[in-house]
Amino acid sequence: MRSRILNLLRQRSGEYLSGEEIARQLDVSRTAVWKHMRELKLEGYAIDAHSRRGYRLQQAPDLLLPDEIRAAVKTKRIGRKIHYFTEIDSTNNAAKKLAAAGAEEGTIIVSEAQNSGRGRLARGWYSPEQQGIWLSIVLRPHFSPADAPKCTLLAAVAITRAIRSLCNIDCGIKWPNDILYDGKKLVGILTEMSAEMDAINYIVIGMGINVNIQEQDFPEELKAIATSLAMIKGQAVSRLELLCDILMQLENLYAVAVSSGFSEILNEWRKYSITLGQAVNVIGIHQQFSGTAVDIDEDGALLVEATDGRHRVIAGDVSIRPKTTNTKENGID
Ligand code: BT5
Repeated sequence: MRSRILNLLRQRSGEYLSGEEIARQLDVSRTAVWKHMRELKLEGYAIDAHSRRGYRLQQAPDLLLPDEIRAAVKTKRIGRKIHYFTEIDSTNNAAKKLAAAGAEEGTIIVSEAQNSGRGRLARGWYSPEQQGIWLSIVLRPHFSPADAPKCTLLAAVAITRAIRSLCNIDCGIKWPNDILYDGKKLVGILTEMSAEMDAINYIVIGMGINVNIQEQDFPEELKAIATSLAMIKGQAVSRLELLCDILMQLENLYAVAVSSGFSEILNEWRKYSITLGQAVNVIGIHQQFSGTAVDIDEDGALLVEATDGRHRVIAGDVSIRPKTTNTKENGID
């Protein structure tokens, strides 16, 4: 009912609509309309109520509410089923539980804040209330489990496209899962999977996007290595618009991956990459070496040219080595 009331008010684009008309169109009593209006106001909607003219929507709250996402998103599948939280431990945890219980492809989990946001290898992800996009997406692709890591690259391309076009910010992708601007981390992506030997049950793509965090709000340990869209632009950025654009870009790229494979997406990834051509330190669990990142292969693995030959890096951290001895290390892991 709430969504239908909001839709009616939105259709009037800021003009008044009488309580009587709303009640008639939705076939409910005027008292019911009044009660819903009161609830919407409590949620943060600025609704102007005039005794004779009726109701007028002035402003929606700065929240990623399902009603707002549904009204703005243009996708067919991704983001049509929405689970919304004001606070949660981790949207990836919730996504995995929902996926295991049968949540359909395209289901998204969004939270205003996370109190145990996760990075890779049990690292934490700082996710303050209403200042970022903390989002997880459930996918159920029919491709092989070996292709799953490329979903991280796909998500990085989708987010980069959206940030570049909507915010006009020249960000780049650091292999495999970071989006940086000026050496500082703007976005982190965490892809998790449940699979059998030859089939994927589900993939969860989690993304943390620092949208309106201010420098002073970052914890001390992140101040030198993290940034946000608002810090770069010097003004707040609409989380809702960005979220909807990311979902659209993701849906388009995912359709390409499913129908004709990843090669076009990997080419676009190469275009946005800030790792290729750089001197890198590869710090893995079993190995550590230096070289130059020359390309990614068709599986999305990083190819590193070292003195002892070419290495194929699948997992592990890559930090960008200083180019000169007096340049500060700008690796972030
Ligand atoms: C990542 O891990 O970059 C993946 C982060 C994914 C977060 C999303 S939010 C929605 C979904 N639900 C979750 O629980 N997670 C996903 P990694 O490459 O391991 O980087 C983690 C490191 O980034 C930390 O150790 C910090 O140094 C740094 N970091 C933590 N919070 C940050 C932030 N908000 N901005 C920039 N850097 C941050």
